[in-house]
Amino acid sequence: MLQKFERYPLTFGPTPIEKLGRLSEHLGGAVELYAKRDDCNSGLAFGGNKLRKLEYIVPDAIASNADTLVTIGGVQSNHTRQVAAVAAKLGMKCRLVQESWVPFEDAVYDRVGNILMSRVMGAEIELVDEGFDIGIRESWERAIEDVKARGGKPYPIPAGASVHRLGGLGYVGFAEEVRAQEAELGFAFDYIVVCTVTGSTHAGMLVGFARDGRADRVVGIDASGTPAQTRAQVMEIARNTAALVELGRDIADDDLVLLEDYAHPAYGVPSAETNEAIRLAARTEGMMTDPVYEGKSMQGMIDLVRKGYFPPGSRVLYAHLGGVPAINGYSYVYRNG
Ligand code: 5PA
Repeated sequence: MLQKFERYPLTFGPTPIEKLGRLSEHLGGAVELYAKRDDCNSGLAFGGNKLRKLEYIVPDAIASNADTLVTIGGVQSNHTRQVAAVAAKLGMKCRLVQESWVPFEDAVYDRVGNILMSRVMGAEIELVDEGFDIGIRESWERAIEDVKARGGKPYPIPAGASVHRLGGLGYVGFAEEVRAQEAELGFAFDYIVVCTVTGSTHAGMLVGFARDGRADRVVGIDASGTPAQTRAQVMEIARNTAALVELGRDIADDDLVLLEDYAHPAYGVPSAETNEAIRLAARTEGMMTDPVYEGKSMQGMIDLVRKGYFPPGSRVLYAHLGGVPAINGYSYVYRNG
C-alpha cells in the first residue's frame, strides 16, 4: 500500500511483538495479551510513534529545502522531543511551541523528561500558557511566521504530526508490518488496542487494517478527554489517508471504535485506575507505560479484559507507542512506587 511513497528511515526496522504472559495470567488467562513495542523503535532520543509517522514526512521536509522544523505540543510532549531528535539527525534547526496542556503539579515538570531532552538536543523552546487543544494553534502559526521573519525556512509539522497530508502513512505501515509478523506467528490478532489523541496513529491503523477487514477491531482508547474532536480528527485523517493510498473503499463512521471511559480526570492527569494499570504492567512484565497516554490505554485494555469485552481465546495486541520519559514529570505521584 505504501510502495509509491518515499520513506526516510528513522527507526531500527520492524518492532518486536512480545507475549505478555504474566499479565494475561494475572487477568484470568482467558485472553492472550501481546505488545508491539513501538516504544523501542529507534535510537533517536528513546523513539516512539511519531518516528514512524515522520519517516514519511521527512522526505517532503528535505525536498522543501527547509532549514527549521516547527512543531507544537504540551510541556511534556513526546512528539516535540522526537521532532527535536529528527532535526538534530538531519542537521536542521528545531523550533518548539510547548503549551500548558496539563495542569501539572510537580515542581520540575517543565525541566525533566521530554523537555529536558529537547533542550539538550538544541531545540529552541517557547513555553506558551495556553490550554489543551489538538487543533491548529495560533501560537504555532506565529512561530512559523517568526522563523520566516528571521530569514529561516520553516517546515511546519502540526501537533502529533497528525493533520499533515502524509501523517497517516506511518501507521498504515504498522498494519502491514503486523500482517507480515502474523504470517510468521501463524495466527492473526483479534483486536488491536491503541491510545488515541491527535488521531493519525489510529487513523493510519484504520486504513491499514481495513485492507483485511479489521478496521473495527482497532480499539481506540481516548486519552484526550475531548473525544468528539478526536473522533472527527481521526475520521478526517483516515478518509484522506485512504484516498492517498488508494484503499479502494471508504472508511465508515462505525469502523471507528473510540472508547471514552479512560481519559478521566483530564488529558495528562492519571486517575487512580491509570496508576494501578501502570503499576500492574510494570510489576508483571517489567514494561513501563506513562501517565498521559499508554498508561490510559493499558488501563482501558485491563478493564476490557476484566469486563469480558474480548471473547475467551481472543488474542489482543497492545500497541505500545512510547512516552515513558514523561513519567519523570510525575515524580510526586510515584514517590512510593
Ligand atoms: C501519543 C501522542 P496520536 O496523537 O497519533 O493519536 O497518538 C497518541 C499518543 N501514545 C499515544 C504516545 C506515547 C503519544 O506520545 N502524543 C502527542 C505529543 O505531543 O506527544 C501528540 C500528542
